Amino acid sequence: MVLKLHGATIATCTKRVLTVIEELSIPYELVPVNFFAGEHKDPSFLAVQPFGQIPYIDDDGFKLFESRAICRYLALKYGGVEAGLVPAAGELEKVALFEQAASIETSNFDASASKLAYENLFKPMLGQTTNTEAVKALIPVLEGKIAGYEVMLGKTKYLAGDVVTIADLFHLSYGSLLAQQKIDFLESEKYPNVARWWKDISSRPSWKKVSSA
Ligand SMILES: N[C@@H](CCC(=O)N[C@@H](CS)C(=O)NCC(=O)O)C(=O)O
Repeated sequence: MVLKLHGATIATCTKRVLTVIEELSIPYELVPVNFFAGEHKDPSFLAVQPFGQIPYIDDDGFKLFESRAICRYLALKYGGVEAGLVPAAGELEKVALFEQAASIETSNFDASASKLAYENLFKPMLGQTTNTEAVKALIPVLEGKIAGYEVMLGKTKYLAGDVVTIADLFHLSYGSLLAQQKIDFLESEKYPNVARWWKDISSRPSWKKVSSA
């Protein structure tokens, strides 16, 4: 049975998974979840994803949620090791550096980038009011983290070494929303290594396809 992705193509975490699917040309079927109608809170959805969040996958009966866990699973199962997108389990130091990079994305990037997107983009879309004080506080936090990225990316081409991994690609969904908010840390001359890295990963054909869908 073909891999089923339950999600919405407009949603950031679904896009994260779709990027890996495109990178590895994995055959799949999208099972659309109508986010605006609240289908992700239906009992049948909650029976699989008890937090009521998209996406989840059903890979021939194996069900998994959490976009980054799904990306790791898909990469390990469908040729990501051979493509260099994830290290093989036995390569201890490479795995450790990959996990470091993945953790940086979650704790140092997503933590503020996703909140900024929520305040500046998603709340207005839902008819809610942006908390401008929260935005004001989040921007310097994010910039401080980007300064850390600049140091890391001055040493290696990508976050886990000189080969792109899915830990780099994890940044694409929320990173691409920063420009829409006129927050330019990923493209600024002030952070040349970050700008070089961002240009590289955001121009990959996988992301071009996912972001233009
Ligand atoms: N950590 C989860 C987050 C998933 C998530 O927050 N998805 C959003 C859409 S992008 C959602 O379903 N939000 C609804 C909610 O949290 O109630 C993942 O990476 O899959």
